Amino acid sequence: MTPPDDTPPEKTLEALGWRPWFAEQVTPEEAGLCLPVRVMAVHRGKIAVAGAGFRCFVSPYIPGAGPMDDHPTVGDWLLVDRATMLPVRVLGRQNLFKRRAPGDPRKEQMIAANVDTLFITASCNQDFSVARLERYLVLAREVGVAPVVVLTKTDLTDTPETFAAAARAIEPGLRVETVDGRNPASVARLASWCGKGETVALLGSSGVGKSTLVNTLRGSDSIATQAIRAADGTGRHTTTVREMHRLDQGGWLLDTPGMRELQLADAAAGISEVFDDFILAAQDCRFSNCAHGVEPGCAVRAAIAEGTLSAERFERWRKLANEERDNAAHPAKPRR
Ligand SMILES: Nc1nc2c(ncn2[C@@H]2O[C@H](COP(=O)(O)OP(=O)(O)OP(=O)(O)O)[C@@H](O)[C@H]2O)c(=O)[nH]1
Ligand SMILES: [Mg+2]
Ligand SMILES: [Zn+2]
Repeated sequence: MTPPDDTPPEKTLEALGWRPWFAEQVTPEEAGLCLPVRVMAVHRGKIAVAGAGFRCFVSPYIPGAGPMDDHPTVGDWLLVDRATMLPVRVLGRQNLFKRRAPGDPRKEQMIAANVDTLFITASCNQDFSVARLERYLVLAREVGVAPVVVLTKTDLTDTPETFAAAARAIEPGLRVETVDGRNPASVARLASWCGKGETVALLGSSGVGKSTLVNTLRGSDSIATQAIRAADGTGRHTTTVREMHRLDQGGWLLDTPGMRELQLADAAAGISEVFDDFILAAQDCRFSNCAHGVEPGCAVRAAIAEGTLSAERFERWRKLANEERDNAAHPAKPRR
């Protein structure tokens, strides 16, 4: 098999993002028998891993492991047997991004693990959607990873500030950066999140320019990118593998395939955080189980009528909350 990457391997685990949190989980016996490796990419039937001083492919299947969550995903730390190089177990994660599998909402799909920062990527064109950004933000809040909204393609619009303002309005203090993803000077400020051993995941729709950002930040064009469809501004699903890419300054960018839809799994806490203004207002509704429809004494409706809460945001909150309620009633089964 060809090596996963032709750049020299990292010399230390710290350079790969190893932290005391992971080290503390390794028993003295495991330390003798096993090597820790980080999952760099997930391919069909094999995963690319990197350890101190080497890279190789190993099997993604762990003999005897239970449900999906016990199996490795990109960003994971994995113990492999020194003698056989077979995976032994996934170390406990600092965080795990999951969603409902597209086309099969009863199944969950792991997206990435052990992420320090999430770049929620969208472009300043007709494909821009506040509702979609909110979904990704709910996911970031649920998982507990710091989000940065990265709006690309500023060079293609006369009004990048309009897009940025719409994104900033989603949550007070939300970090929003506007960039021309193909221009190194423009993306340079994103590098501040990508220090040594830091992991930044890029999520967003196909064609928004995730791989372009990775290429520009790395000063390379090694990752394939592809023009979007002129008719509707959507992408062509160019990236098919979830993969970590190293920056010269020592950080890791986790590029992912564009998502058609982000169906959230277990997102109640994330929704409450992103829509905390509605949660707060609802505390003054007369009935504790108020659905904010036609009930008398609804404080949410009153706030919308007064103009203190936005009617559009209310609809988006309701949609996510209803989805979450349906999901909770039909829990997704961890895939075996
Ligand atoms: N003008 C302009 N074009 C950009 C910018 N960012 C990306 N593009 C172009 O947009 C197209 C799609 O970019 P990709 O990087 O392939 O998008 P992606 O998000 O990785 O897409 P998937 O891999 O399908 O998820 C390419 O033709 C890029 O050159 C930008 O900031 N400005
Ligand atoms: Mg891509
Ligand atoms: Zn109400």
